[in-house]
This record gives sequence, C-alpha cells and structure tokens, in this order.
Amino acid sequence: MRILVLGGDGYLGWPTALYLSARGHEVGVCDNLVRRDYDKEMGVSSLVPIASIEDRVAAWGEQSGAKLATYVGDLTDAAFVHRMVREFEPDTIVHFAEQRSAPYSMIDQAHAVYTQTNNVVGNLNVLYAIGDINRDIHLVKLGTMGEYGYPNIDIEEGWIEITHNGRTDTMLYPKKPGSFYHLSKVHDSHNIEFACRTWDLRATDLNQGIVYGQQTEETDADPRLATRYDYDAVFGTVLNRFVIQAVLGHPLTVYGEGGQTRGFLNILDTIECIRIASENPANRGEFRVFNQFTESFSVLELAEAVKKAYPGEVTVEHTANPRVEAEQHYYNAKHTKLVDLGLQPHLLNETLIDSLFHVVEKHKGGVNLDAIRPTVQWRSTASELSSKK
Ligand code: NAD
Ligand code: USQ
Repeated sequence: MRILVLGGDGYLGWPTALYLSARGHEVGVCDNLVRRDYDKEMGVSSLVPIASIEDRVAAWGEQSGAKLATYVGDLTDAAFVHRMVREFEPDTIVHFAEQRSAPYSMIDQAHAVYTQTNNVVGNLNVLYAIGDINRDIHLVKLGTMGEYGYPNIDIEEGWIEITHNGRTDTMLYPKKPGSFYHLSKVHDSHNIEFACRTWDLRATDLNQGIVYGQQTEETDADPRLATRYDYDAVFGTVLNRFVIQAVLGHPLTVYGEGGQTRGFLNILDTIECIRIASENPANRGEFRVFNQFTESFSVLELAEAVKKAYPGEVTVEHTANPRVEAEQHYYNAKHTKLVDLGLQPHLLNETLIDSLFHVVEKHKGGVNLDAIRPTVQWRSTASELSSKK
C-alpha cells in the first residue's frame, strides 16, 4: 500500500513510518517540525537525542534500501495538503500530526487557541483533500481515550445504542474530555464522522490510550533512527516520567491521590495497531472507532510498579493535582476490536520497565531537572489580555 504518515517526525509517527516501510509499504512522511520548536519554547529536549529529519530519512535508506518521500509542510496550509495528497497518491493516510499535550493546551488562552486551530483546521484540510482528490483513501486518525472522559458507565468503542422514551438509536458515544487538547480530538472525531456520512469517506478513529516505551526493532538499528523520549511535565507522559524520576532519584510525582485510571499501551502495540487498521480498511461511508489500549492502571499502581522494578531507593510523592480530574472513579472501557483483527498485546512487565531504566541511565546527563515539576494549572485562565483593562 501507499501510506502517507502525517506527523512522521514525532514520537509515534517516526517509528510507525519505519515499521510500515519495513513491511513493504511505500511510505511518505509529512511534518512541519513544530514539535522541535515546542522543545525550544519549553527549554527542554528529548532525553534520547534525535537526528534531523533529513538524517533520519537518509539513515533509513542506508539501513533498509527504502526511500521515504518527505514533505515538510503545515497541515493548516490547505494548498500544501492538496498538493501533497495529489502527488503522493496514498491508499491510506495515517494522521498523527497534532499538538498532543494536554498541559500545553492549558498554559493560557494563546496555547488553547493554537492547539484547537492547529488540530481542527489541519484535520479539516485533510478531509477536504481526500474528499476532492480521491474518496477511496482510508483515513486512519489518531484520537484519544480521553475523548470519552471517565463516565460512571462502561465505555463502548465509539458508538452506543441508546433507548430514550421508548425509542432506540445508535449514537456516537457521549464525550466529556478533560482539557482543550482532548476537546480538539472530540471536534476532529465529529468532523470525520460527518465527512464519512456526507461525502462517503472511509475512516478509522483510533482512540489511543497513553503510550509508553521508546524502542522498536527499526529505531534500535541505528542511533540516527531513534525516536524521542519526553520527560518534562508538559510533554512527558506519566509512565515515561516515573521511569526517569526513579533513575534520577527524584520522587515520583503522583498528582493527588493517584486513583486516576487510564488505558495504556506499549509503543510496539501502537505501530502494530496502525498496521492492522491500515491493512484492514473501513468500508466506504464508515466511521469506524477502535479503542487502542491494552491494559488499564491507576496512576498510583504505575508508581508502585516502577518503585518495585527499580533496584535502588524510590519515593512516591503526592503533589497537589494541577489538573481538574476525578481521582477516584469507575473505569471499564471496551477494547476488543483490534484484538479481533489480530493484535497480540505486549503487556507491561518488569522487563520492559527495566529496559527503559537502561535507556534513561545512558542519557540522564541531559535532563533539565527544572522541567520535572508541573507548572501548568488547569484552573488558571491566563491570557495576554489579563493585565489590560
Ligand atoms: P508528537 O508531538 O511527538 O508528534 C506529532 C507530530 O506532528 C510532531 O512531529 C509535530 O511536529 C507534527 N505536527 C503538529 N502539528 C502539525 C501541523 N499542523 N502540520 C504538520 N505537522 C504537524 O506526538 P506523538 O506522541 O507522536 O502523538 C502522535 C499522535 O498520537 C497525536 O495526534 C496524539 O494526540 C496521539 N496520541 C498520542 C499518545 C501518546 O501517549 N503519545 C496517546 C494517545 C494519542
Ligand atoms: N499524572 C501524574 N503525575 C505526572 C504526570 C501525570 O499523576 O507526573 C497523571 C495525570 O494527572 C493524569 C494521568 O497521569 O491523570 C495521565 O497523564 P499524562 O500526562 O500521562 O497523559 P495525558 O495528559 O492524558 O495525555 C497523554 C498524551 C496525549 C494522549 C493521552 C491519552 O500526551 O497525547 O491523547 O495521553 S489519554 O489519556 O488516554 O487520553
């Protein structure tokens, strides 16, 4: 298949592009490299150094003999997106290319507006390009489990049958997300469902849980092929952060009670889920939703797992929760559709946590300790206008 990976320079997009290329697909990568700018803005960099996109692509050519078509450009530029889709002629577009940090979207008004504009407009431009150029293209879109929020009922895979006043219909599952970032994904899902219904497009929305891990067979083959590892309070995700905190002797930063329960998956399962979704496309007109995670844990359970796996002393600290979220709640989310299509999950175990300790040991010299504690407060409405009358 010809597969265009949008966000192909990111934490997940890059290893996915290599994985699909290694399996014989013709792969193109698109990215505007803005993730590298967020690092500068935050005063941090990936724990594991990453090569430039040119060096990455060249290294993959040497390693595999495969050429990755590269498009450096911004999805919010509609003309660029149309040009790229016409030129590459994809069968599948895998769309990772969004601002993906919840704390970043909650910094202040400007960051919230940027996040929603970047994500919603970029996704709309992709939908219009598919609608105009070739409606057979399958869109595989990265959504998030946080779109659903944490309701006191079971979470279905995208759709729910509702009986109300004696009448029954199948509706999109109600959404109650917890940040302006997560909300941008809800807006995307609604736009995609509308486009499938109206223009007869085919799409798979992957409501992905929190990803951990850093190494894949392909990224391990050469240091220039490595993917990012984020540990700071804005872009680092919880398990990756706890691992680095343990190695640095920093207390594990559990927000509040730590009873927040989330779905998780190994990066090895992310790349395989994308392969499965791509090779088994949705039907024309179908808006298909898969919940893409393999296990759920509370934040405190993760902290205990890291503490148990680490050979040295580890302390767990309950810091005031900067977010507005339920710290104790019911959580039962379905996740059978990817398994039905053949996913064989890599579950979290001490060996995996141990391999992450090794990655961190090797690179810990570059850590900015000031970036570990959370600074973004959900309750704040900071804005450039705050100080003006
Ligand atoms: P990332 O920030 O590392 O990668 C996203 C890439 O998209 C970056 O390289 C960035 O430069 C690019 N990008 C952003 N806006 C763009 C634009 N307008 N035009 C072109 N390129 C643009 O993020 P990631 O962790 O790899 O996540 C990828 C996707 O998966 C995101 O959509 C995210 O919401 C979703 N997701 C991630 C996780 C996780 O735990 N990392 C979990 C669930 C869902
Ligand atoms: N948390 C802590 N301590 C920390 C960091 C986080 O207790 O040091 C808690 C948070 O309060 C939250 C949970 O851990 O309850 C998860 O936080 P996170 O930063 O790991 O994940 P989140 O903000 O939800 O976002 C990440 C990705 C995002 C993706 C989402 C999947 O950054 O792109 O969409 O995971 S999900 O959570 O399923 O929506």
